Amino acid sequence: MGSRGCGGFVVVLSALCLLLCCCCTSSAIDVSHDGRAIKIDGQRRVLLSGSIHYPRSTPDMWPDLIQKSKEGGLDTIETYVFWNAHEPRRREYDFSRNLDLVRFIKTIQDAGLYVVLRIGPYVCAEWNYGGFPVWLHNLPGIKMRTDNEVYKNEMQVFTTYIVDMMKKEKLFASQGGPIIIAQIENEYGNVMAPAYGDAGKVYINWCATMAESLDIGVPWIMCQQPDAPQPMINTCNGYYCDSFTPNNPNSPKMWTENWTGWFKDWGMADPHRTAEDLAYSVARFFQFGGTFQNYYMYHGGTNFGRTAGGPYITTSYDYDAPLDEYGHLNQPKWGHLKELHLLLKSMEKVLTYGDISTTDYGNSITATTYTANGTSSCFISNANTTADATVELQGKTFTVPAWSVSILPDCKNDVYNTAKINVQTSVKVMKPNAAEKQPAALNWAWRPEHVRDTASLGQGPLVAEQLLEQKQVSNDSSDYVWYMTSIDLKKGDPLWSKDMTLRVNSSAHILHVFVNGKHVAAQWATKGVYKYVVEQKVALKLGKNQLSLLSVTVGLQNYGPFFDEVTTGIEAVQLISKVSNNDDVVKDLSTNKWVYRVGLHGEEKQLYNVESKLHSSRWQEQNLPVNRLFTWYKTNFQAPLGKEPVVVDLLGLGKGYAWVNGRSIGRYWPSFNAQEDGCTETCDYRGPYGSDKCLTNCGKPSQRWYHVPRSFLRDDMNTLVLFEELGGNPSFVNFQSVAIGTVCANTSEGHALELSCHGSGRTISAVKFASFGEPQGSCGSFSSGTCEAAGALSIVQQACVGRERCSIEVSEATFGSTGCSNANRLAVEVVC
Ligand SMILES: *[C@@H]1O[C@H](CO)[C@@H](O)[C@H](O)[C@H]1NC(C)=O
Ligand SMILES: *[C@@H]1O[C@H](CO)[C@@H](O)[C@H](O)[C@H]1NC(C)=O
Ligand SMILES: *[C@@H]1O[C@H](CO)[C@@H](O)[C@H](O)[C@H]1NC(C)=O
Ligand SMILES: *[C@@H]1O[C@H](CO)[C@@H](O)[C@H](O)[C@H]1NC(C)=O
Ligand SMILES: *[C@@H]1O[C@H](CO)[C@@H](O)[C@H](O)[C@H]1NC(C)=O
Ligand SMILES: CC(=O)N[C@H]1CO[C@H](CO)[C@@H](O)[C@@H]1O
Repeated sequence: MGSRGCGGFVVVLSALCLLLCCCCTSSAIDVSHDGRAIKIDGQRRVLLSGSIHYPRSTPDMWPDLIQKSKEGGLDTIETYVFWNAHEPRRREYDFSRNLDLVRFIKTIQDAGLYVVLRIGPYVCAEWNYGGFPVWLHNLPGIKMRTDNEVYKNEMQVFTTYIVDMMKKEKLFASQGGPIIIAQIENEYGNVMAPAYGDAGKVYINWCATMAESLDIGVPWIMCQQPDAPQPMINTCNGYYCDSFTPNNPNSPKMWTENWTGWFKDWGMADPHRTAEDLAYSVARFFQFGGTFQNYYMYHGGTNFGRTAGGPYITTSYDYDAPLDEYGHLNQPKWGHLKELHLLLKSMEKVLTYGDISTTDYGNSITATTYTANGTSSCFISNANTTADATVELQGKTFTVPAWSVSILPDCKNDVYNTAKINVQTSVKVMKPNAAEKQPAALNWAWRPEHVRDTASLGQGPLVAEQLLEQKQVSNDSSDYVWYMTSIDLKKGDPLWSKDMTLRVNSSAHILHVFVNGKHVAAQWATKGVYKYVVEQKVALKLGKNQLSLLSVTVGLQNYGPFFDEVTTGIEAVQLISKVSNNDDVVKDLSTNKWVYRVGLHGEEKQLYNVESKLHSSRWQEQNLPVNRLFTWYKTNFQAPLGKEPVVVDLLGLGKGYAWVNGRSIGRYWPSFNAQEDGCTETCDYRGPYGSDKCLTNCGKPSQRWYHVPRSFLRDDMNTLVLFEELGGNPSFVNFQSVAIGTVCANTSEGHALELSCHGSGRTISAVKFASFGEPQGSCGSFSSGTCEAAGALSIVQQACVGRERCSIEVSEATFGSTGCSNANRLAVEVVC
């Protein structure tokens, strides 16, 4: 913090400045722990943390995301460190743009929050190859995540590199920086036994010793590692962690990943975890002695470029997190949790120092009292999935709905119940591009991907008399690898017939088959089954035939025991000829001479980057093809006006990649629809959550809109380039901004309701509905009940219209008497 004050001394007093900085910045923060909590400067703390992965947004977005996290009541940001992004080639490092880890951490520091740095360097995270660089896989003699010298050496080199970088910038708390905790390895305990055996145990001990030797001055954690060696703290990941106990009495109960929702695959509907259930899980965790809790994710963001893991993780990594993919508040989740956070923080001392006593009422109902210095705070939880409970506590009676927790900071007043939402719900709308001069339709240019050298001629730089695994050939420098061979058929060859079938054993996520330059088949794996056999009738001719197979990956495996060894590519190729009715002649081509080429021509020529010298001019504007495979499309567009986040609607396209001004916004696959079944109109928050509960968007494209960060856009003209692999129609492509449209709330008497357009720069323009009494219906279709106070609409109009945010005390004092017999509620719907 103090270092900022030193700017004025520049040059002349720079030596003095350095000296001063040393004294003023290094107000080291002491981070320790006991069995109860993480202690900062000797004080036990309740820590509320949220995951934000810096490469999944842009440096422009970071301050706002972090500010919204802070406003949401967090005091810590957790991130992984992404090895394959930082070291794409061995010993060549990249910390530019959204990989600027130091800048990210300093942005968090500037906001006054702490950091949990999960170095891994294996991270899982639905990130390509779990964060491992593919060159690592290709090092001779390597075995990953086990007691292997080659691997351990690389892991140590990278971990040390990151630790040294943090130390140099004085970012550890022990140096006065914000990093209070670091993590080594990641969820290894989930996969260790039996797969890795004794070597796994040796490895995890080595990880602990290696991490300790780096002397960072703050605690290390190992998540999901029940046998974590001391002084590593083992921590819990999951939807619920209230019954978790660490493996050492000196380790506090810490929850490093609480899944706020779930990620999405191509072909999957949108998962949602309700605010009620998420708040329930957090409240229960603190009720039962937890003191550190992290949301995975607080902001999920976007898998730009080829960073999506897999196979088949979508480009959007929204996660139904409290901050949505674009950085808007996901309401009511964000606000409902904020109220919980403020309450837990207000109880920090008693939660971390108080005596705990628990009463079991049966029927899954439990009350916990924390007492210190003669004052108490209470939790009453009802884990019954169907029956509401009436509980007597310290002489008062409380009603606790099924699957909820009530918090009574003084054990007398029920001020928060996880199932009762009093904050606003925001409905997002996509607004058409209102930029001036925007033509009704975009003008497209196109050119084919050049496949003659590969599909027709079979040319490539690498030759082998065998089928090679794709990662070995490509180092994952592209999703695309060509496998090419030729077949010479002479008259009289026993194989020669009019009825020939090509059989390919494939572990390509997508496989394209070309015979003599002609595309004859495309097939892709179904989710979860990445090995399959393609049988395709082929018409071969006498003489030389060219067989070219294009193997495509859609995100490399990121999870599971030995996930790194899962193969991709072409595994076996045979030609089967029906010579007579019963006799098949089979020729195995697997040991033919195979020629390899990595990547597309257009990738090499950087067709996506109009400013590149390599960018060719051979684009045509006539005869725009539709549903043509392997086609590049290009258009210019004006950015939507304003500051709101921008998306591009790619409905109509097949599958491929999109770039804006030369920067990749990720893979697209809008033709891949989500499953038809399993979605629900309404979602019951009660009962344990799972990723297949509360799905929406069935039967529609699993991802139609793609985030274009504002910082990728220029004020004047911008270029969108698409590489279309499966065939599609770009005519419907359009840009939109994502805005908060309707805001609703349904708040019970005794609460202050805050309505806000969430920094969209717009104000509340109209009040569509307001009723204080016993309103009915839901957002978008509210109606008045049989009793209500008169004039609620005009009171809300006066308080809110023309304002960015407004606050209303929900009471009869504000609205007048209702004459209702039940507790009054205020329902409002406003437009931003
Ligand atoms: C893959 O990476 C390794 C290590 O950087 C390098 O030695 C090798 O040549 C690369 N292979 C290919 C095919 O690029
Ligand atoms: C109890 O009171 C003492 C003395 O006022 C204070 O130092 C301590 O922080 C209090 N503890 C709690 C848990 O409030
Ligand atoms: C939930 O409550 C119902 C009704 O009281 C009871 O029958 C059931 O056993 C309870 N379930 C649990 C898990 O406590
Ligand atoms: C190809 O896959 C089939 C079906 O799984 C299997 O029976 C066959 O052995 C495989 N062929 C080769 C050459 O690997
Ligand atoms: C308002 O919320 C309460 C509790 O969350 C619910 O029971 C009620 O049905 C809601 N009413 C309206 C009009 O949305
Ligand atoms: C055990 C388990 O399923 N862990 C997952 C927790 O969630 C994170 C993020 O979604 C995944 O990376 C882990 O694999």
